Amino acid sequence: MAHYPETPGFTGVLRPIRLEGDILDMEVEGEIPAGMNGTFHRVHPDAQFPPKFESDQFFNGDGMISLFHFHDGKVDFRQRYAQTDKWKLERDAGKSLFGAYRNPLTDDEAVKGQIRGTANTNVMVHAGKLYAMKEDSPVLLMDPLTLETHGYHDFGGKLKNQTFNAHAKIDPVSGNLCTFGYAAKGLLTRDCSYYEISPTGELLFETEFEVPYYCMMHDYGLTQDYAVFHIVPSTSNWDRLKAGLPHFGFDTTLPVYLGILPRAAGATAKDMRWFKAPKTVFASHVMNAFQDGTKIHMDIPQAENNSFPFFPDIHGAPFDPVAAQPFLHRWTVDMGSNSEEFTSVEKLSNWIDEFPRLDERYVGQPYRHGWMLIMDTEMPYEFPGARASGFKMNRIGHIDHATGKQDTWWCGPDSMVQEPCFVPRSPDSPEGDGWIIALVDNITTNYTDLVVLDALRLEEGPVARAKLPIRLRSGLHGNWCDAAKLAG
Ligand code: V55
Ligand code: FE
Repeated sequence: MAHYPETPGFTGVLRPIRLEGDILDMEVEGEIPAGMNGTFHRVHPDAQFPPKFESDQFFNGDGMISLFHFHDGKVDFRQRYAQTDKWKLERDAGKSLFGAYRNPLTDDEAVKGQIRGTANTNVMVHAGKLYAMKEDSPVLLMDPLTLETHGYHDFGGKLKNQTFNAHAKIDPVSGNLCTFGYAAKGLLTRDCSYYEISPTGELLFETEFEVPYYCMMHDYGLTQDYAVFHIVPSTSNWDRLKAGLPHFGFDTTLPVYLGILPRAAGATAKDMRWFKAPKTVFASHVMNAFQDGTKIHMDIPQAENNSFPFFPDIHGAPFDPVAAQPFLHRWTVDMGSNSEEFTSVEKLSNWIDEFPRLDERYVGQPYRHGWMLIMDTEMPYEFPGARASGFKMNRIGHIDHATGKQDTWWCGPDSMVQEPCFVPRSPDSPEGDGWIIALVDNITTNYTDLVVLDALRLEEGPVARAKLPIRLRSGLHGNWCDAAKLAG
C-alpha cells in the first residue's frame, strides 16, 4: 500500500496524481479559436511511488507529461509518465530506489551508477521528437503524439556533456535547439558545455567551459551571437551531500556573474567573458536576451535574496519571504567596454512576477512583448495551502517593453495559474498577435481548465476554457508546437 508523506509537499494542492489516460474531445466552454492547430505539452513532478524520505522535495518527482492536442476547434488530452531509466527500475521493483534530490549517496545499492533523471522540468518538440528534460541528466526522447518513451539520447555518442539543460531554446533564425549542461563531467563539477542541435536533430558543436563556482544553472539567455549564463549562488559540495542536507544552499557571500560565450563551432572557454553584478541577488528564469550594438541585455525576474525555502541559506539565515519576491529586471553588460562589471540593472515591473515567457519567434532578438505569472497579494485567496514554492500566482501579466504598458488577467479567488505559453495566430502574424494558453487550477472545485486568452488583451479574460474532470499538479514548463512543425 502506498503511503505518501503527510507533509504540505504531498497533501492538499500537492497530493500526487499519478493518473495516466486519454480524453478524446475535451469539454470546452467558449470557442477554441479557428486555426489553432498544434500541441501544447507540459510537465509536472509526480512521484510514482512514495519517496524514500518524508522530507522529499517537489523537484524530485517523476515527470508526468500532459499533452493538449488542438485540432479543428477540438482539444484531445493525453497524460503519460516519462519512462526514465529511474521510472522503469522503480516500476520493476514496485517502490522507490532512488533517494533524495540530487544526492546519489542516498540511493539503494542496486541502482548505483544509473541515470537519476526524472524528466520533470520541460518538454519541447524538436526534430519530430518530444524532448523531456531535467538539468541533471541527458535528454529523454518521446513520441510527441503517443507520448511513448524512446529513451535517453546522446546524439550518436557525440555529446560529451552528461547533462541537458531543461531551458533549451529554439533559435528562430537557425532553427537550432540551443542548450547547455552544467555538472557536465559529473555531479558537483564546475564543468559545463554549450551546444546546438540542428533542426534535424544532429549535434552541431559543443563548447566546453568552466564556471567560477558550482551552482544551480537552471536557465540561461540566448542572443543572436552569444549564450549568456547567470551564476547565482545556489551552490553545493560533497560535504552537504554526505551530511544529508538539501542539495543546494544559498551563499550570500558569493558574487553573481554573467558569462558571455560566443555561439560558434570554433569558440572555446578562452572566448568566455565574465561580468560581475553590483550585488548578490537571486535570479532563475530568463524572459529573453538580445544584443543592441555591443550591449547585451537579459530580462530576468530578480529577487533580493534566495527564492527557494527548500534550498536554505548556507550560513543559517532564516528564509525571508519578502526578499524572496522576484521582480522583472533588465541586466545589461557591454562587450565594447573593458569593464568586468555590469553596465546597469534596471527594474522593469512592480509586480511580483516569475515564469516569464515571450513570443518564441523572437528568442534572442530585440523584442517587445513578454508574459509572466504574477502574485497579487491584494486580491483575496479563498483556499488553504499553496504551491511548493510558497508563491500563489493568481494573475497572468503582459508587459509591452516598447510602451511600458502592462495588462493582466486575475484568475479569481479560488484558483492558481500555471506558466503561460504564447501561441502565434499564424506563422507570420506580428509579434504578440496570438493567444496565451495556461492551466488554471481551481482549488475549490478541484478541476483544472486550460484557458485561452487573447495575448494582447488579457484583461478581457478567456475566450475558451478546455475543462479537465480532474485537477493537475502544479507544473513547471511547457511549449506549443504548430501542427505544421510536429513531424519535424
Ligand atoms: C528548478 C526546477 C527543478 C530543478 C531545479 O525552478 C531547478 C527550478 C523541476 O526541477 O531540478
Ligand atoms: Fe524552469
